[in-house]
Amino acid sequence: MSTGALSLVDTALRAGVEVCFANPGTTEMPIIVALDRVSGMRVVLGLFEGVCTGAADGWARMTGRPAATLLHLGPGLANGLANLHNARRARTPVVNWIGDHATRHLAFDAPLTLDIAALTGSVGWTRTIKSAHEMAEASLAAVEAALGPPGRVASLIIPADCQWEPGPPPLSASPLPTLRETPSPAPREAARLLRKGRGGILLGGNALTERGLHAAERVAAAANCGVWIETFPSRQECGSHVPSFPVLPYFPEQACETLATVTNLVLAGACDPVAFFAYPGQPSRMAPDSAALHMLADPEAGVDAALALEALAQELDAPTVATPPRAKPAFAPSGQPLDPDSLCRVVAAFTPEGAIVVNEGLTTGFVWTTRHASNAAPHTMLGITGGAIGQGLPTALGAALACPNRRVIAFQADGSGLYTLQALWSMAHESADVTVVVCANRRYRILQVELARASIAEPGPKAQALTDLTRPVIDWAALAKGFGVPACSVRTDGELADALQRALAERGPSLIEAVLA
Ligand SMILES: Cc1ncc(C[n+]2csc(CCOP(=O)(O)OP(=O)(O)O)c2C)c(N)n1
Repeated sequence: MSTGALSLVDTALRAGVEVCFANPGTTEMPIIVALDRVSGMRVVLGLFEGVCTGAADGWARMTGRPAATLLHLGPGLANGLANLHNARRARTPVVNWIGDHATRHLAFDAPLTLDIAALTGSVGWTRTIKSAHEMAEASLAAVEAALGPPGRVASLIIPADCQWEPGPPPLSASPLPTLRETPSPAPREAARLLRKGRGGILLGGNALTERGLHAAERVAAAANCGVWIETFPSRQECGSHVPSFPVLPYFPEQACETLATVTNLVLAGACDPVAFFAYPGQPSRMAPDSAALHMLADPEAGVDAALALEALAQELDAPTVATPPRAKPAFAPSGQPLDPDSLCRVVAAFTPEGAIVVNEGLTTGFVWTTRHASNAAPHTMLGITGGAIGQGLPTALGAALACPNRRVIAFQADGSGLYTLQALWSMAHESADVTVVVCANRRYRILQVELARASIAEPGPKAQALTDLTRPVIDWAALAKGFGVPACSVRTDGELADALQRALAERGPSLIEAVLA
């Protein structure tokens, strides 16, 4: 018999949803049965919902198409919410299937009852299913909502009875990811402003594709303007094959200084830059109040920024620019204890061409993006756009399953990695080609920097205790092995180089704890 659950799953599959990252419970049983009955949809178990949602984000960032998550009522969703927040900020298409109590059961306020729509509403599009008859149409509507443009998180709240009752035949439609064209006056107006001089361009979204970066280089050459990359891009082409532009700094005083002389700021796939946090006496906006802002390609409207930059280059009559090839950095081990710079240097030397680098390296990750990524072999970088830590390992899992022919390097800060550590088990279970490099500084270093910035010269014992990860020291190699991932721990650049080369030569996941001095 065809059930509502079957209509849901079959319609989603026909609409291009090929994988479901799941952590189900009793209210999702008919969907599990349907997943077994429909061939073609991969099912991946995540041992914590944040793994499922982060993996769905990683999958979609690499394919442009949504993955589904299967989550257990409000509490299951709540566990996955931080990485849905990250997906929302990255404008990633994600489809959530969230089971709920059968309609008649809700009135009894059974223990797991929670206002699911209140949670899903905070991260995007939501629809609560009222009857099994809706299941095919709602399933397609969710995929379409997720695709946008722009990409978004789309959640279906699905009472158990709507899953188990007879459902309609599946719908066959395959909506495609698309972007909109920028309104035609936008490139002309941008060219007019940039011709005035003291201009700048901030790149984000798909301006960070190979095509967008080359167009930006032409624009910069023609208009003699500054070009910066937004601080935490969701996806960026990096390496010696693309022009390298500086990243807009994270700390507001540095970002303000960077943009201080800009009088015309053109936004290409990026929003008006604001500080991550407010600080006493610091502005919230990073561009000077006197600067004119011009939206060339609005990411909130899903506008194609690469195409808009090409149109701008044409407006400016920009010459083609040949990006001079940068030599791959040679590596000679010093035998010295690792620091963030030498760690990044080793990773840059051995990153294989076509790799996907998932950057949740935080303070070490800043060193990677500002100094080393552009020297590495051509690769795609995925960043922590939403700032909610615990994204790196799940996103690496999703990216690896989406791109089985590409090696994933998870550049992972140790504190952040512990939020969704269970992703290691899914990597082992799925034989995902992920090499995790843990930047083990054994502290919440960014918070220690923030304490120093707050003029606390000598942090007190409580402030210290809240940022220190050494009592006890966390044994990353043992944790990884416990999840079935081969692992080792290294302390010098030479040891890291050897371990990295060994790991990259093997199929399947591995983890290297790089202990920072
Ligand atoms: C979900 C979530 N919880 C807490 C924070 C606050 N926070 C930001 S960075 C950080 C710790 C970072 O430490 P680590 O990952 O080890 O990186 P490091 O700063 O040492 O490079 C914390 C707790 C956050 N951003 N997101």
